[in-house]
Amino acid sequence: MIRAVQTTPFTDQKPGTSGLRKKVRVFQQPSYAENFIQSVFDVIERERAGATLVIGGDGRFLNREVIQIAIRMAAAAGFGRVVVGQGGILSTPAASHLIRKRGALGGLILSASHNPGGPDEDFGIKYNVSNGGPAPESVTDAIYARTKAIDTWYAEDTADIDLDTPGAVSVGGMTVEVVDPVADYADLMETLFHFDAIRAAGLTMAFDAMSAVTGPYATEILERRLGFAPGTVRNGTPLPDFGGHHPDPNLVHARDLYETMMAEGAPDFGAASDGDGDRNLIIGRGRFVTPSDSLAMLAANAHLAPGYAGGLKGIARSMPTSAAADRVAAELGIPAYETPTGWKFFGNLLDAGLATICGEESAGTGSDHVREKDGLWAVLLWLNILAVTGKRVDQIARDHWARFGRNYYARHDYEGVDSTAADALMQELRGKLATLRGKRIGTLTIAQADDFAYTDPADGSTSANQGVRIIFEGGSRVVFRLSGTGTSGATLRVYLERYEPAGGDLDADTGVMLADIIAAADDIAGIQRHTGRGEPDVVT
Ligand code: VG1
Ligand code: CO
Repeated sequence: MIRAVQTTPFTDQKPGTSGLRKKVRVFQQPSYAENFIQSVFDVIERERAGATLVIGGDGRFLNREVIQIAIRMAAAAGFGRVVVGQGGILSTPAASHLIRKRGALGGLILSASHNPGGPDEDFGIKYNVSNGGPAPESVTDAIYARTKAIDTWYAEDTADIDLDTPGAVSVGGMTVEVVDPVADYADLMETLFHFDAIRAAGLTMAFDAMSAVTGPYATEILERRLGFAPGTVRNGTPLPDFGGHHPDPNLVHARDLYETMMAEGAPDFGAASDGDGDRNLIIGRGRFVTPSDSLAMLAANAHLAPGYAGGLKGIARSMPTSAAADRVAAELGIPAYETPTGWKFFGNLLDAGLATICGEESAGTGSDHVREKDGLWAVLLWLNILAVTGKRVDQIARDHWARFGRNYYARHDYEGVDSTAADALMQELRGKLATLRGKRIGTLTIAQADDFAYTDPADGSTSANQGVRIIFEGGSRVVFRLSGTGTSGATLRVYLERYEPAGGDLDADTGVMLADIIAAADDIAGIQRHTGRGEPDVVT
């Protein structure tokens, strides 16, 4: 029996960079999750009858409860089948793969990614479409519009289903299939990479799953299928609160891994992934690789993996990501694309066959094998490259810089800033863009200043106000934008980049190389004046 429940709209259900993210307490309000899920289902009303829907999440607090709600609502909405990961678990890339493999209409991915979990922390719901990628802005805009008008949500009136036993059950005539969350994904990885070569290379490794969703995937692929020693995967059990940590694979939150990799007797290769398994941190013995550099190095060497032996069609990066990948694209004679922040903008390029590899400075890299960024994919491509070349990470990095030059890069995050102050900073910056060209700050001269706008080459859709770019003569840059994934206050992101050509100073300290750009950033935007902060909270 279907229950119709009267409801009133919440005004704050606008999806951000990657779905709707709020505090758990917000999601726990009566009808909050239901309103959003019903709004998604209402937007796809014409296609949903009899269709397949994939549901899974990163295992964080509230994951199971919201999955049960979504299943009851999917049954009432007339879906034919729900495919759900056992235990409610699906990494974001595995969910993307499952949507594609099953020909599903879409999927609900329950995650707040790298944000912390637990009763006082964060939760999120994201809708992905039939190509396996995050819903494009046209769809998220429609969902948001629906959340503002919704008055009823519908659910099949049944008890919770058993999420822990694989198999199929019926809920109000809809089939719910509980599947192994890892197997299909691990099989896909075997088709892309030289597992035999990796196995034979005798590499040693440390992988930090950060008590998040990647644990079971990494244990199966690295330890069982590739034969890395037991214990290679650390923090491999997904916990609802990620052990009290931020499952954010950067040098702040994955400090233990960093220290392991910089110590005497470090393994050959170190890596970590985030809450939902779509990000990657790469650290070789004694060598941290920035995500922007990792994208460029992976693209330059991808032909060494069977999945990419035929070459790349193009490389795409988000605007704040360093231009290192553009130099690789130029050398390979393939196009380079610059998109707004967030994986949803890569989907069209991948679908249209314009790009093969995509990446973001925020530790996201991926390819056309799915329509999400993919943490373990990046790890496996690195392992494949190390195994085939016999080189280690430090050597790969040095060789790359000697050939292409080096884009010194850092991101400074100012977290929990007062929203009004952050908005004022951006508004003031936007207001003076027209006057900045030609201005000298210390040794730097501003060559171009604009607010990044994007026109999708596949469907012509446009997205404006995607971040302020200040480009200096010689190619150095600073970019300012506000985060679209936070759940309290505002986070100001300042992206800093300096290009050093081949033959220049390629092994210097990043902070030293960026010092004048950091000073110029404060001069231009008045960071301290607006936020009261003299230092960033997180440097990545
Ligand atoms: C951040 C990153 C962005 C990434 C997004 C989702 O967004 O900067 O590159 O795509 O998180 O990543 P923002 O708007 O806070 O800067 V994840 O791993 O949440 O799915
Ligand atoms: Co993520």
